[in-house]
Amino acid sequence: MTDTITTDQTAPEVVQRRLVQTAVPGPRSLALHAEREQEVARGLGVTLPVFVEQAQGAIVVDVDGNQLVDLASGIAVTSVGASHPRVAAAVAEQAQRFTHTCFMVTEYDGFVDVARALNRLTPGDHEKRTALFTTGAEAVENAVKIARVATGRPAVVVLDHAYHGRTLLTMSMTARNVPYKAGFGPFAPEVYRAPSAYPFRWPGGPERCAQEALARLEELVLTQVGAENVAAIVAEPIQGEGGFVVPAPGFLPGVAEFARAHGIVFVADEIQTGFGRTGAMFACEHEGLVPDLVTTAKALGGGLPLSAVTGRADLMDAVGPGGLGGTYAGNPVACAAALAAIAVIEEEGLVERARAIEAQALPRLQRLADACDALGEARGRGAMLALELVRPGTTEPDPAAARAVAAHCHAEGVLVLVCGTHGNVIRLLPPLVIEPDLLDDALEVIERGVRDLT
Ligand code: PLZ
Repeated sequence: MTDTITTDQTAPEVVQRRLVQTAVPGPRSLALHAEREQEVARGLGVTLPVFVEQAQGAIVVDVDGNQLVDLASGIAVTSVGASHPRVAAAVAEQAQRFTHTCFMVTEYDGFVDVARALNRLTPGDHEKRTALFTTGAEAVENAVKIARVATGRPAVVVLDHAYHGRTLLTMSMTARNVPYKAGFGPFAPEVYRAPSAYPFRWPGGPERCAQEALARLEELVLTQVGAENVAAIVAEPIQGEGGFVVPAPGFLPGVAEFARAHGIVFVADEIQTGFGRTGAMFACEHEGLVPDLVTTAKALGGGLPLSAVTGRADLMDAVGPGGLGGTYAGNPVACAAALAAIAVIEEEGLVERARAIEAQALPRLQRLADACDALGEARGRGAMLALELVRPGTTEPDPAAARAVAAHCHAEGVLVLVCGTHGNVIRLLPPLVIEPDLLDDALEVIERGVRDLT
């Protein structure tokens, strides 16, 4: 038996450059995809059927030798870049010490250290507690469980265009039917939906959006549900899957104030927006919001599955011992990865990098929107940017145009994702470490794709 494990088997360095050598997907990816279809359930979709050989920084290398510019980050996960050396080293080191004990069986310091970091980093300087879980949906479910115990109330209020997960409760909280809900009912009870303050689509126009959306939410809570029945209002500070909707300024602070006045727990779902993505450590900070509870996942684990609920100690501690948990909740390898990822975000100035990405890309995308009728709006914050495609001269969503732009980008070696309740939004989620030249190159590809529409 060998007793030495080397950790310095470094993978070859990936030059941070786009390279298209075959069609995308190429022949080897196509062959592997054909095998996949024989083995993997059809219900798991895929944006781009390309098989990955290696990923580093902002480049994904496929099995045909193509180098794709990663504007997806595995859906806002690898904010520190794919396979960041500090994350990889922390994972290897922890995997050699121990891979798992279950925190509910025996304790380990990584879990406590991640909790301490989250208590420090999330908005507000009140006394906080954190509970770790594995997936984003689990964090949202647990935030609702905690709010229900703390308030003794059943109802949850969510927004149009919301995305909170695929489990029964979080699927019920998610807005969009196909593909997330169709056929999967009956849904969890006591979920109520208010309009989202979506400036581009607000019937009364963007100026009236915040105030009118808030009035509608208050009306829903006060007259239809009854404030005394509402445990929590859950909202994404920038809606992700629903279309990168930046809420009209003032809406969320109004919601938080209304919640406080009625003893309702305000939960910010920062699963997609957290950890520097929007140019602040948490997107709530852009409006000075201090939520009662914050859910995090994705970028928290630097690529390993880890999620959390962090918030007011009195609420978090309302659940008695044994009420929260999960076999893998706060797995030690994932905690080691998270501590490394958080250190990278703080020490390498990635929050500032996200702001620089916005400064580099957003004005350019807005000029493109001005020049192109099919582009209804370019929007976003930090490195969470989007293009909403519409039928020229209208605000009617054009999902076919979004698919065409995405297909162009994919063929040219730029990995973009589509989102939006109507599937008509191209979203950009580059790793925060993306080099400016590489981002410029990817933006040129996107610009060509949009111009080609006309
Ligand atoms: N809350 C705000 O963005 C996950 C979904 C991918 P999980 N978004 C990506 C897909 O189609 O399944 C997400 C989110 C917000 C919750 C979640 C759920 O996080 O880790 O996917 O459970």
